[in-house]
Amino acid sequence: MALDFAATYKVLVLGDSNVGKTCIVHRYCDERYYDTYISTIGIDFKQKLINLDGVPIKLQIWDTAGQERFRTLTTAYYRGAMGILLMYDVTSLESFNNLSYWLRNIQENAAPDVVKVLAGNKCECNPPQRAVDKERGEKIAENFDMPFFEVSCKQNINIEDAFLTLARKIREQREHRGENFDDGDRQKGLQDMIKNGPGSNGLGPFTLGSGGDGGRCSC
Ligand SMILES: Nc1nc2c(ncn2[C@@H]2O[C@H](COP(=O)(O)OP(=O)(O)O)[C@@H](O)[C@H]2O)c(=O)[nH]1
Ligand SMILES: [Mg+2]
Repeated sequence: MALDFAATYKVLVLGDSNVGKTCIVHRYCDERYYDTYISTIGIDFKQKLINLDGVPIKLQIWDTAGQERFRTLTTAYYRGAMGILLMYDVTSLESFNNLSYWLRNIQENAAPDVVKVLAGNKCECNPPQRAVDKERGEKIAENFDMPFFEVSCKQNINIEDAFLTLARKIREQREHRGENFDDGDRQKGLQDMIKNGPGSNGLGPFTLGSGGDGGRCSC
């Protein structure tokens, strides 16, 4: 079925600071890994054209611009989001415990049927650095009906699988609903921004991606 031909799926990467959100976007979109600390500045989305079981799909992947540190993500940021990659860091129990905050935030701000995938990053780390067992991740994922992956940006483990699973779930849901809801939402977001000026997306200074190759690099 050609329903999703050349569709754009907007996905957000969420989770505490330092879990590796910026790294995963770079790893997936640019096939690069930065070992130094990346302070996220400005806003950012990157786009990646993927082949989803033979159908070309544009994934528009939004990275936070540090607002997660101050818990200031706004409803505007969630607008039009079809999928969320929710991340924690297996070396940080706090980031795992804060998943409940993020799940609540998603419930309050995102569309009720937004698709979620859970990713526990830095999985190449072993005890004593590792603070969260894989089973704990599996359990919370099961409770909230999310596919789950332990991933590593550093060693490029499971990253493609996590994003492809998210994209597939979005496609399933669109087919289930039998409608295209991306363009309307995207247009509305852009119109809001034009009307209200830069920053109206709740993200501060904003640079639209040029040439379809994504927004400004976030490091
Ligand atoms: N060991 C390890 N460190 C990682 C991995 N992914 C990211 N990091 C590190 O974690 C830190 C935070 O990453 P960053 O992407 O800036 O996190 P963000 O605040 O969620 O955007 C950086 O120092 C990265 O180098 C990983 O897979 N393994
Ligand atoms: Mg970041």
